[in-house]
Amino acid sequence: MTKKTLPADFLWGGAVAAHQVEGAYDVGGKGLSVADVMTAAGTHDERRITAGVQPNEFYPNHEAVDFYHQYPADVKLFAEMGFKCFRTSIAWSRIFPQGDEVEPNEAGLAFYDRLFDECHKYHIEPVVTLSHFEMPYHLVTKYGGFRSRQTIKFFTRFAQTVFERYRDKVTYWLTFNEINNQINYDRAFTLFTNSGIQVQPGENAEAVMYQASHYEVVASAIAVQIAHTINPDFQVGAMVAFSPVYPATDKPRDVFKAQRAMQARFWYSDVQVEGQYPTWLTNYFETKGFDLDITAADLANLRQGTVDYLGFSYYMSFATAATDDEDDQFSYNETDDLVTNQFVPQSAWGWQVDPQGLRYGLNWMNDRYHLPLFIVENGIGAIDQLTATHEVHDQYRIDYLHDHIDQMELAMTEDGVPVMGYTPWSAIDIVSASTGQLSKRYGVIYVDRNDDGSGSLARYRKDSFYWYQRVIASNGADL
Ligand code: BGP
Repeated sequence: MTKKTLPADFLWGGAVAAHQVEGAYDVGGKGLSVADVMTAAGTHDERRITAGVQPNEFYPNHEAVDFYHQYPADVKLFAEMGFKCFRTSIAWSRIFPQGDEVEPNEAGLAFYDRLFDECHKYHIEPVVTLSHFEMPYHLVTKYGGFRSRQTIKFFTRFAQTVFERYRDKVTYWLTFNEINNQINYDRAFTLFTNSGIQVQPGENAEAVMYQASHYEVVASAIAVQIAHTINPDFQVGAMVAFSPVYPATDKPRDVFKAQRAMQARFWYSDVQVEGQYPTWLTNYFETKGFDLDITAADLANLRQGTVDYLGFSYYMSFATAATDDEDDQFSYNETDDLVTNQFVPQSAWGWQVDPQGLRYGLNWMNDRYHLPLFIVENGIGAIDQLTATHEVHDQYRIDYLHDHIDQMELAMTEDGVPVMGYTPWSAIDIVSASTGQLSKRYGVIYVDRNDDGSGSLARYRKDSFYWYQRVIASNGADL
């Protein structure tokens, strides 16, 4: 059966994030962000969070791939591929270097004016994330990040400033990138990048995470309301990491545990789409004795600040199995009892490659939320080889993207799922968030930059560049 064609206005593009692509970490008045104080990881350990920028340490985000200066040539390459949109983020610490100022940094605002103007030169729509793991570091050291209710005000001031500044240049917004990662509350990296939190000895990390998460969903809801008063045409989305959790067997306890794992991952999108907490979660707070600071005004904001669409990243799927422990029926933590799914292959970083999981997820979210969906990240990290003639034969990336786009198209044309666009990760090689490495490459454009910061920063088109160019030109028909 030949697939029906995609809508003519389907938003084909590519994605990056400011802290992973821009570099220029201290240029134009920018303040330190949480990304700027993390070192690169070794192959088998997490990135280290340092107390500020330490001498003689290597910080991969400080220079990244110098998009801050090279963006005109890069946007031209995106246009050569035929991009209809380009997803990036606004580095919060370019606009409010400390985070708690009242007046914004004009040089930071002017940079994004120039970037969005460059995109519009080629009729490329910006898709802009407000907070993509980039909180000003001063908000961490002075207020504890989203431990503090005050950070809601700092975030909404930042949101209002950029909504007003770019009201005629940006239509598509996302509030917090992968806000649900922090269910993985025992990973210091996740809490630090999502919420600027550092758990102290003796603290209950789970309670701290849920409190910060509450302040973030409230901040998101207030930002949505502000956005719609500034420009009723704004489309503001939530953004979650979508990794479905399958039951390891058909044992009822496994099936129920997988269901609760999905609920625990996606209560964030439940709240941002439906405007209220699910009862199982508020009961859980009570059972665990979490005495969270949730006010009636917060709940009113959640009700009034629901999103217009749901953006999400898709890389992999998980499987989970209940242990024999009677109390262990629920999985509230990303790493709880996950098991390897023997029916899907893994990437070199152990990410389970499951294209059909994307079609499953699109149907799951459509059935649950009945909102337009936007795939704002999808891709495979790999060690690419640059040949002597500056080619990269990344057939593995073409295969990955092919299989996932194929499943997306089936969800759209066979299952009727409304998908707004597809911006694979990443438009160009950038710094890997979890590893801080440049050698974990996702781009369809190669950047000559190595993990030790060496390299010419020259850009080269990979085989996947030309393949994706044909996919876009045919609106997804020539896969
Ligand atoms: C997602 C982040 C992206 C990007 C991507 C790839 O979690 O939203 O910023 O980093 O993962 O993962 P990584 O870079 O860790 O390989």
